Amino acid sequence: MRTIQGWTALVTGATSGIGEACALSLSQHGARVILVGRREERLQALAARLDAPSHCLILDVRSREEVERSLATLPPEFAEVDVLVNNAGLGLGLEPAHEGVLEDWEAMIDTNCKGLVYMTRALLPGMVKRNRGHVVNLGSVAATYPYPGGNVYGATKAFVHQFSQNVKADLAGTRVRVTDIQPGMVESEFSLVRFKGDAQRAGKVYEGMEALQPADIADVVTWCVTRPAHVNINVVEVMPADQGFGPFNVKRR
Ligand code: NDP
Ligand code: 8X3
Repeated sequence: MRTIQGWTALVTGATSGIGEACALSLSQHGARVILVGRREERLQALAARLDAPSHCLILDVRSREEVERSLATLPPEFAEVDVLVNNAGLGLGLEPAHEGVLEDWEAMIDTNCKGLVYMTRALLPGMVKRNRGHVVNLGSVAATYPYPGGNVYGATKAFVHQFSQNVKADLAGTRVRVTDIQPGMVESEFSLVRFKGDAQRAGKVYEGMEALQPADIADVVTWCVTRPAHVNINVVEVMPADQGFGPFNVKRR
């Protein structure tokens, strides 16, 4: 195991769920953590719970200008980012494609794809220059396995997978690593966001089964990051024991 004591990690979407758990785990392992999200109060509350020093950046990853401007304000002790966890993301709605809400589709593409690209492009040059770094992207099982209503969400996560693999191809020969983590069902605020605040509908998603918890994914992220420098974990797919694969959707008449 490689120590990350004294490293600097940046986690997007640290106000909730998987991002919050990653920030806690990386901090417990000794990394300074930059917490990124839109809800300032939550970021400040998390910062107060961390074991190692932290810095909050209140920003919307959909804004290239905000991303670039905020990263330029990082204090010197946080400016050299070793680990970027591109976690900020969302699914919106489960309508079939022919009834899909274009604003929701745009929000998913802007956050899950464009936001992740902005963060990566801004921080990668420093990693390559220092010949040290790790980009961990939160993909999803939805990148590989289609499900009804998953349409644009699944497509954004397929983008995350292909982008991760292609960036890895560009970085061959450097000590900058890229990992795509693909979780199945994780009990977080994900479904609350997907169903636009309908807590009853969101709660039903995890009813009667044992979903993954954000800490389970943070554990995997921390494991990937703490592998020896010559080891790159390309993709990790993780599901709850209670989740499986659906049959093909055959329409019979
Ligand atoms: P949560 O809804 O609990 O957390 C999402 C986080 O993303 C929040 O911290 C939110 O912060 C942040 N975020 C969303 N939009 C933006 C934005 N425009 N700018 C900055 N931050 C943003 O969901 P999860 O923790 O479950 O999701 C984290 C990632 O894991 C996502 O990429 C999701 O697609 C992926 N994932 C989740 C699974 C699940 O079943 N839960 C399974 C597979 C993958 P704020 O609103 O404060 O800005
Ligand atoms: C989120 C999990 O199964 O709803 O990526 O796509 S799922």
